[in-house]
Parts: sequence; structure tokens; C-alpha cells
Amino acid sequence: MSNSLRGFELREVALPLVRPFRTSFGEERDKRAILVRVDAGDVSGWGECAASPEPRYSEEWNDGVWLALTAFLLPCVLDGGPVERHEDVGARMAWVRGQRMAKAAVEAAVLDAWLRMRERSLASHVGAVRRRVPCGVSVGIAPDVDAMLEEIGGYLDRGYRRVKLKIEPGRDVDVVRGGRRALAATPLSVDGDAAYRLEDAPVFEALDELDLVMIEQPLDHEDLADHAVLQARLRTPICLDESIRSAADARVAIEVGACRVINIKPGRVGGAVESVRIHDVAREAGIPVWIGGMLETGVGRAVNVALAAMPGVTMPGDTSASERYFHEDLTPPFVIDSDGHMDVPDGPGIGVEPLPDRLDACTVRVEGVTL
Ligand code: OSB
Ligand code: MG
Repeated sequence: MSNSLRGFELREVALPLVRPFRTSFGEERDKRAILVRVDAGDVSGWGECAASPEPRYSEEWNDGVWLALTAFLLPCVLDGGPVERHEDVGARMAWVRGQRMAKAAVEAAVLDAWLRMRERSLASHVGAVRRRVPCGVSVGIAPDVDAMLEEIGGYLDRGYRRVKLKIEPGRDVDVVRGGRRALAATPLSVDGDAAYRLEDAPVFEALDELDLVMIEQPLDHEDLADHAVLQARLRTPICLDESIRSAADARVAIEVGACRVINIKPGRVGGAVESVRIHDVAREAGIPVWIGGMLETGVGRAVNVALAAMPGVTMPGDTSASERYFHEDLTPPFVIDSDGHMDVPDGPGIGVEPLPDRLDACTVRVEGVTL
């Protein structure tokens, strides 16, 4: 057994989505993601980057990630020699400011390899307390209310335990009212994707009457102060997504009252290790967390589902089944049971690997990085 890193391979993959995913910041028809493979000793590890082709959700985007990885992150990780402690990876990349999605993909790949060498699952590594997790589903902005209701109906038949509707200015209160009626007892939330301003408070006061489990990221990602003002006016908990990039951000947001729930996405915060820190900060403060998603393939989904098994994750996440996104995933598909739960992978590392033929069929570019 050896912890020495032999090299990395980057791949960009393209997978058609079963339906376009539209939010206030744009529409995706294909999932395009960068995968990182590390070869270490006699195992390989895989990580998926959460970035998209354009820097709309955050500052990062695929071509920028590719460059950050090849120019800075991968060379300095390789340069550091054998990985004795998995924390070494984060430490080697710490001098690079930001680039959290890129770093998260490297950390995931190295952690996967490191855990495979030790025959340990990521779930047990992050302190998982459950073998299956309840799943929610995030519904993109539909062309019209009938299309939305039809889509939601399909998810209810599948057993999803919470539905999240994307909203945007001008397409919110009425649509959500329609969704609320259709859902009956299933918990409902909305996600504003940072598209509103405090002047739009009347929209949220109207939504406050609709018995939502939370309102996700209504205001600008930089604006914790206004989130605190809005939260004070609402009974419905505000959940922050884009605004929380680190455990330090989570502490401030909780202290100023900017949110009562946090959506943790490992890509957004720089990896699984920082995700655990945010989980711990929130748990200490009595703030529920759940695991979000970025339409990941099975490689990234495996990390999300492992994190969803942590004890402080007390709400269903956006960890939906592979078929909700793709006709065919890169890995064997993640499925949900009739009661809306998904099994947490318990094999070594992230517990899944891309299927070689499927991976080759989806790959649009490849680059190797060695010392
Ligand atoms: O705001 O949570 C979000 C997808 C892309 C960018 C931002 C978000 C989302 C989702 C999808 O809501 C969640 C999923 O992976 O199913
Ligand atoms: Mg969101």
C-alpha cells in the first residue's frame, strides 16, 4: 500500500438532461462537468466538479476550473509528495484563493483514493449515522403551470419527501400557490436563486402565508444584512445557499440571523471536509442543514449522499435519483425506494465508479497531469 500520487487525469463530460433545468439565472440542457481522477499507489479515486459552463451560480466555470486545476492546483498537490493524512490535500491547495469547486473535486478524488486504500467508506469517514436518506427534488422553472403540475405529479408518484420550486420575479406567488394545492401534505420549499431584493419583501410576505418549509436564497449572495432584515419579518425559515461558502460564513450568517436553515453543497464550500465543518457549526447552533445538489452525475452524487447521512442533516436534500436527471448516468444509477429514500453507498471511498464505456461515450476532452 502506498499513498504516493502518480498523477491526475481531467475529463470534461457531457450528458443530456431528461428535461432542461431552468432557474432565474439561465437554462441548462446538458450536464457538462469536469471529472478528476487521481492514480495513487494501486488505486484510483474520482471527484466531480460542481461548476457549469458559465459563471452564473458562482464565480467559477468549467474552462476556468480546467485552467486552475492544470496551472496551479494539481501541480502543487503532486509536488507535495505522498499523502499521509487526507487533510494534506487541502493544506497544499490553501495558498490558492477561492476556486472552491475546483478544490472540492481534487479533494474528493484524493479522499476517495485515500479511503479506498484503507477500505473505508466516505460515509463512515464523515460520521454517517444512517444507511438511507430521505430525498427531495428541485423543480426547475417550467414553461407554464400545467407543465409544472405534471412534473410535480411524477415526483410525488416516485415518493419524494419534499419538493422545491424555483421562482423568479414575476413568476412566484401564483405558481407556488398552484404547487401548494397540488402537493397536499408533501413539504414544499422555494428557491429564489438570489434574484430578489429587499424591496421585493411583499412577495415573501405573501409566500409566508403558504406554509413553506423554507425560502432558499431569496436575496443577493453577498447580502447577509438584508437577509437578516427579511428573516425578521417572516415566520418561514430562510435557507442560505449561495451566501455560505465556508464555515466562517455560516457562523456569521447564523449570528446575524440571516438564516434558520443551511443548504450545504460540497462544491460551493470547497469540499467534503469544509462541509463537515459547516454541519458542525450549524449543529452546535441548533440550525438544521440539508445537502443540496448541482445536477451531479453519480460521481458527485455519491459524495452528496454520504454527507446527507450525517447526524445534523435533518431535512431531505436535493439528492434525487439518477433518472430525475439522466436517461443513463455515468455510474450505476442512484435510485429511490417507494418511500422516497436512497441508500447511502457503503463501499470503499465514495462507493461508486464511472462505468468505463459510459464514461468514454460522454467524454468531450481529456488531459493528463503528472509531475
Ligand atoms: O440553487 O440549489 C440550487 C442546480 C444548479 C444550480 C443551483 C441549484 C440547483 C438545484 C439543483 O437546485 C439541485 C439538484 O441537484 O437536483
Ligand atoms: Mg439554491
